[in-house]
Amino acid sequence: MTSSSDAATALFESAIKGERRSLGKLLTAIERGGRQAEIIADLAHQVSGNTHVVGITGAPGSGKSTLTGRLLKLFSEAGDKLAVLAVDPSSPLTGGAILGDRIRMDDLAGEESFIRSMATRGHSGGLALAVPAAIQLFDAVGYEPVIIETVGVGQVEVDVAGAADTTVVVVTPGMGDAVQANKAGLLEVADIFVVNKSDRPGASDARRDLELMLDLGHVSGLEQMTGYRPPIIMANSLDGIGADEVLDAIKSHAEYLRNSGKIHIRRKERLVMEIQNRVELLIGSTASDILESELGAGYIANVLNRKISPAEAAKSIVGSILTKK
Ligand SMILES: Nc1nc2c(ncn2[C@@H]2O[C@H](COP(=O)(O)OP(=O)(O)OP(=O)(O)O)[C@@H](O)[C@H]2O)c(=O)[nH]1
Ligand SMILES: [Mg+2]
Repeated sequence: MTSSSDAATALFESAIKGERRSLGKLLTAIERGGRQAEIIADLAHQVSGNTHVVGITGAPGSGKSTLTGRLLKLFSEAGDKLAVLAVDPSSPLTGGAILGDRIRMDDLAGEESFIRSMATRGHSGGLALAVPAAIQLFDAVGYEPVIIETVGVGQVEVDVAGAADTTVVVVTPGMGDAVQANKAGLLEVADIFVVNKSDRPGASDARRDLELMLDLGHVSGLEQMTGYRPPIIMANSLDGIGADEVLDAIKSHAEYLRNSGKIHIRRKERLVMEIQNRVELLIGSTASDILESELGAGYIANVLNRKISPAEAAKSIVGSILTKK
């Protein structure tokens, strides 16, 4: 064993015993990426696969953190030892990464709960690897459930949300939010809808829009076969209204997944997605290395001279990766 894997193993064992600072250090290493992160992910994977993962997603400012805070309180009061991971896909300075309501979140959490925000700090693909690794780490250490808050605006974010066992999509009244959520692909990944800020005008319109879109989706949707229709819950998270219903819906969905055996499909899909992401990142970084090498310079020169096309160069590079020992 190398010393870095010794260090990771020691931290991991201490985190399993409940040492929160060790867990914090492991999460920092996961966030940083690289070899150390991989070692930790490997350790965590071996003893994970049990916790229920809840994704909370929606447009910036829709009230995800406020709702998460409410859920955190309800779960904690029920004696659950849960973890909350707030993921900021792009900017480490705004929104989820700083967790605007951090102080209040901490106040709401039971002593046993763990709250963490995670930013990618710009390294490409960081999120795709760090989030599943963090989930598996929380799982391995015994947190149940694990709540992931992420802004649902881009493909990566939708993927992260879709990687959860139960995905809660938060929309707000006005501005055609429900339609936007549909466009962003959030309708397909939603297991539960929350119309948050229902104290504002237009809340019932938002609900109706969602009902309509669900009706349309049902014509050809997979859910038609399974019989599960995502509930739409009206909430005012500032006042805590609706949070208990969201909690019940999460529990019902978890039960539905278990009873239908769909939980295994979701978890398999999550692992397949992680493998796929890791393969793409591995090939991508190897290709970058080749392009910066002498071999790559040769390909580039040939493309510049119109001897070969970019497509041919790409195929040759992939070929050299595949034959590399
Ligand atoms: N009126 C009203 N305001 C709310 C409600 N829920 C949250 N807010 C407010 O909306 C603002 C954004 O709430 P957040 O919980 O930070 O939203 P978010 O979706 O986590 O935001 P980002 O993480 O930055 O995308 C805050 O000022 C909240 O106090 C609600 O139900 N009604
Ligand atoms: Mg937030």
